[in-house]
Amino acid sequence: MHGLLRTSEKDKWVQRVLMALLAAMLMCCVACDDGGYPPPEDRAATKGLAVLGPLSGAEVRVYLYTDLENPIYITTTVESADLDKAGFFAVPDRLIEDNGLYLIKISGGLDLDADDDGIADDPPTANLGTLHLLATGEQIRAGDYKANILTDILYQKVAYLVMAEYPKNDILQSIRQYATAVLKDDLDGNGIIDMADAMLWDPVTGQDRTHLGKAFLVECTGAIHQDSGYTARLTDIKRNFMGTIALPEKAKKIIASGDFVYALAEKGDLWIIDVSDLANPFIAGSVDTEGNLYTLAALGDYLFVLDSVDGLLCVDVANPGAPQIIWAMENSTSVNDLAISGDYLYLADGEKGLLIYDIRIPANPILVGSQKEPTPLWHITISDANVYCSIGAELVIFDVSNPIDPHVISSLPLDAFMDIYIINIDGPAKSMQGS
Ligand SMILES: [Ca+2]
Ligand SMILES: [Ca+2]
Repeated sequence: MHGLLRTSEKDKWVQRVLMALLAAMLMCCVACDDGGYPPPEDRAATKGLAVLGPLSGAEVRVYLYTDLENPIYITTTVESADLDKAGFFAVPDRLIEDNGLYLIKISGGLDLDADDDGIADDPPTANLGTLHLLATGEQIRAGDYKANILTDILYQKVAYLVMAEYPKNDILQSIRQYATAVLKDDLDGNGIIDMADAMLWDPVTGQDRTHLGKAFLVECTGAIHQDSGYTARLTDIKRNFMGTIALPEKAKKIIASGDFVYALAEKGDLWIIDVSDLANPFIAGSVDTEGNLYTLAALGDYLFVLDSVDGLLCVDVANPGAPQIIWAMENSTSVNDLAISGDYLYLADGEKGLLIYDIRIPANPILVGSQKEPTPLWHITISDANVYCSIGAELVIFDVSNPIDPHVISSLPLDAFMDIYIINIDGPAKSMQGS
């Protein structure tokens, strides 16, 4: 009797342990992603497709680009022999932030259409390598994207920046520069060619939309299948310039300020070029003066320019289509050069020496300091609290740490037969000469 009771208690205990184990296994099944699509625990997920050809049953690992050791999500692409079903995977939306940058690595599986003819191969090709996609959260969340041979090529071109932990924006800019060398078209029609367009590219139907030949892409795809590495084959893919613009005539000087580049023509015209969209710069306006412009400096929406007839002018270019001359300095045609630093404008005036203006109110510059000797000053530049001017074959260094009282620190004779000098500004006497 006593023994029976003990046996019955033991059975109950075993039963309880088994139930607990079963519950734990069920919990585990719910918590672990089974590779289904979308993941059963999170229907709010963004759809992607791993496609060399469609990769059936490949492992998908998602990483934040700053931590390539620890995936934030692991899943498997849909396993199927059907070209329209295989290769899909989903990443839960809650894991992806719009302004994040993510690396998706897709390894293994079977490529159902290795020759990209849209017809399932018999037999399929085992994929031994890894396909990559490096995209922003925003691009991933846009959904219906593909990790394909173009996203892999773009990733391979910038992988060194990712490894070296470059800032996200540098990586994205580099991707854009390569994207225009890879893709002919802006596939999503948003005005720029970047990874988002590569993510829409289809290896079967998109052949005429890439600059890379079919044979080349088949070679790269084969290298992934074999896990043999192919980056050496990508050396011909060079960064493309983001945008170019033809100017009406040759420019002798250009400066950049904010979203604009100002180009000074050989003949003295000035063009205001809007570069806010780097891929599509355009001439937004021009500045018309009495004479010819010969140099300029920018301060926010204001340009200080030197004109052969009117001398020193301040031009308000806040509205680049209609720039306004808001100030003209009297008797200033002897000013040879100018420089702006902080709140001050520095003039190399041939006859009057160094002049320093407070330009906090650009329409009303106020002369705060000057140094009459030596003259005539020709070129001027500024670094920290020092102004450097050339006077014929001589370099003069001014201390302008107190703009009210600029004074000469030293001067250095220059040999007219030398092309370039490397000057030690901490001790000009010790300078080297080179040519
Ligand atoms: Ca095929
Ligand atoms: Ca685009």
